[in-house]
Amino acid sequence: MKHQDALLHVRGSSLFVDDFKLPGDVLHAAVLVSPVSHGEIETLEIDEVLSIPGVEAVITAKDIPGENQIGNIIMDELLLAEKEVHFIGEPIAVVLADSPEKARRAVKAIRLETSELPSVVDPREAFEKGMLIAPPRTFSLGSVSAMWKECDCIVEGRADSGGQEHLYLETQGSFAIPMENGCIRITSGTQGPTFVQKIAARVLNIPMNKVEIDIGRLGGAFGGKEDQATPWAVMAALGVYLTGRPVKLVLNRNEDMTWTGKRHPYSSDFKLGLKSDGTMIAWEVTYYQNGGAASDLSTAILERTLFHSTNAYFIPNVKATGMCCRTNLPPNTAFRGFGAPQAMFVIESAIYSASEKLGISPGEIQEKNLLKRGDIFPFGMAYEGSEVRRSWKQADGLYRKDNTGKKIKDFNSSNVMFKKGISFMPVCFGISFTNISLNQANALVHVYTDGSVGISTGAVEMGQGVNTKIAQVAARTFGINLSRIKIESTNTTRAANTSPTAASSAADMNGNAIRTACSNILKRLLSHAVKCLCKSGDCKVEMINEAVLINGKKTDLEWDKLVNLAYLARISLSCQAHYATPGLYFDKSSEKGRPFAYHVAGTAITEVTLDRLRGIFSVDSVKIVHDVGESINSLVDKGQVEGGLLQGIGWVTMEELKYHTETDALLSDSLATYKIPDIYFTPDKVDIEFLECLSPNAGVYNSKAVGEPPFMYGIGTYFAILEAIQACNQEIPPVYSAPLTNEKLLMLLNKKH
Ligand code: LUZ
Ligand code: MOS
Repeated sequence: MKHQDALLHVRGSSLFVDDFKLPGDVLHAAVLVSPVSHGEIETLEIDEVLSIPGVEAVITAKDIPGENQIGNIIMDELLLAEKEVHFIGEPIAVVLADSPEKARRAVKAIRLETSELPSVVDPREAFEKGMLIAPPRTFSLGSVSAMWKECDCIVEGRADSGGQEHLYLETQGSFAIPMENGCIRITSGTQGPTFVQKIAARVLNIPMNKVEIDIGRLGGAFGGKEDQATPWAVMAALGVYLTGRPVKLVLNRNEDMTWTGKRHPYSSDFKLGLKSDGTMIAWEVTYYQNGGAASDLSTAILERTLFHSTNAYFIPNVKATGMCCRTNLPPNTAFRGFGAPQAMFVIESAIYSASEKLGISPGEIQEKNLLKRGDIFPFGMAYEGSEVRRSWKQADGLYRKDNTGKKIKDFNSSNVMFKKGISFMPVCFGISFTNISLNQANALVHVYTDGSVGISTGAVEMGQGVNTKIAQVAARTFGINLSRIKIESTNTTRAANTSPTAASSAADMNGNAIRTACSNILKRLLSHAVKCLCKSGDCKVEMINEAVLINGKKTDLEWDKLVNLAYLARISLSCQAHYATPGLYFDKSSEKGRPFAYHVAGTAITEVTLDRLRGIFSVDSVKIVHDVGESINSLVDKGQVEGGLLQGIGWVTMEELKYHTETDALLSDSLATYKIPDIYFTPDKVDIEFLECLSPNAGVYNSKAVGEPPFMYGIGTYFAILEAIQACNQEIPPVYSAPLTNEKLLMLLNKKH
């Protein structure tokens, strides 16, 4: 079963926000943003611009009829700046004109003068100045302070990881259309339709039922459109409200890269205590998260960091503290992994550091401490699976079978210019929104009288294949062909009060809601079939391959015929259903609970070859054993594992955000200066094995969430490179500062040590 959009995509006929034909009177919006990272607006003169031919309106904060506030968790972000500006790219005014070019030219003609205030872009500096977005939080287990004296080995250090540009193929964008009686219909490239609806209603001061959000698909998102699609959609709606005409706003690549938030850079201090055999007994870590200028989702992301401070390991004494620091960068936001990759990079750095000191390989320390069923996480939940250890064992089997260790030793002893390194990267990722109330979804199913089916859920298709999976769930539940199923656009009038498509859980939750809705309709259909066909009154009835079976025997009654009979008998052929993930709770005062429905685990083995003269490397192979439960669609799942891996390798090796040291302007603001993995960089060999599923009742039909966990396999590449560096020269001290770019590598290899 292929991704349902595959043919549309390769033919170029799939529709994205910028592709829709709009009415002739549409206005195009362009945005004036702050040119300084911290300052005040001294002059803002728009009158001259209004007289430029083709310019229809210039919107500033004064024109907002409702609240000028787009904050979600914490109310600290204005749609349009009023006086103070806090980052380069903070929106100040919106120009509406009859073409995008005219709108952008008019933006340049606005007279804007800003004063400059001191700026902070480093999270540790922000922390020292008391610039916190929220109070610090600490998760703890046992007592670290009592344990240090029990340790045979203690390593302390600092680990830094950089931000990451989402680089979705489709930039942020939206258009809004006026409907009758003050209603507005918004098409938005968002992961969170309900959030856009809520904020648009708040800003326009109209009820939510007057705002309809519709989404066909997104050209990628990766978290970057969970919160940050909202302002552009709300600006378009504001334009409609003020002019009565359709308004479209699509960012170009440079605007998108410069103005929108990214993965949070982190700087962290760690202290790890071990016994001489490598058993980890105490773990203390403090994360300084670079939140940017507004809270956005930073507090939730920091929470997920704390939930993953020990990755796939059991450590009996833990103290993990997180600081959510406010800086003068664009507000950083959700990005695949949502704070967990940052946490895992730190614990893996600590393990690497300990391995050096103890003279034990990192793999040995990792394996010794892997989670077992029943082990308690620092947040009070027990690890309920067996996949952490089983995936390690299966991956280790591959490693031994291929005689990898010996091959690498032989290669390194016979090569001077090239050295190989290898790493193991176990991953254990919690599935569910950490905000418990978001763990719900709903679905609406219509069966039409010809037997075709229309399905609406809150899930947003962004290339990840959620619509394909949901269609498969519906077809399987009904017992009919997939070709009968159509997934409708995601629309707030058909699926209301939805959670964003995020946290890897859209297929799980929306799939479960669809399963309930379909099985409710099927029950009505089958009981009608019993009425029609069953004389004895004691009949077992099922729908298999589009045919009704009575007591296991195929009848002449087929799906479409039965549907039509049911319609004539005035039986409802529609159903709405709701799903709430069971068994979740969390108490923020004790920081204990059971926040996750289950964990997804797996292990990656990465082999790299380093060119010590040039400071470049290639990833020879990545072998992954990954837990997808009982996969609904193994091609889609494999695609997610491959894509996540590549994105993760990019994060730790090549994607580097550079800012001007004086102005704080983003220098890596185009694809000429910001490099992501391409097909040439892709590992020569990526082997993915799915782990046998032994823990049923995870997600829908025993499948498991797959979107985010594989991202963190990419971290393994970092440590494989460190191993290759060691093979070049044991004197070079390991660095824990991602990304490990070619430039950094070259300096490291050539420095006198
Ligand atoms: N988004 C969110 C997420 O709002 N809450 C989460 O816990 C989460 N986790 C992963 C990715 N996005
Ligand atoms: Mo996300 S990082 O929007 O699942």
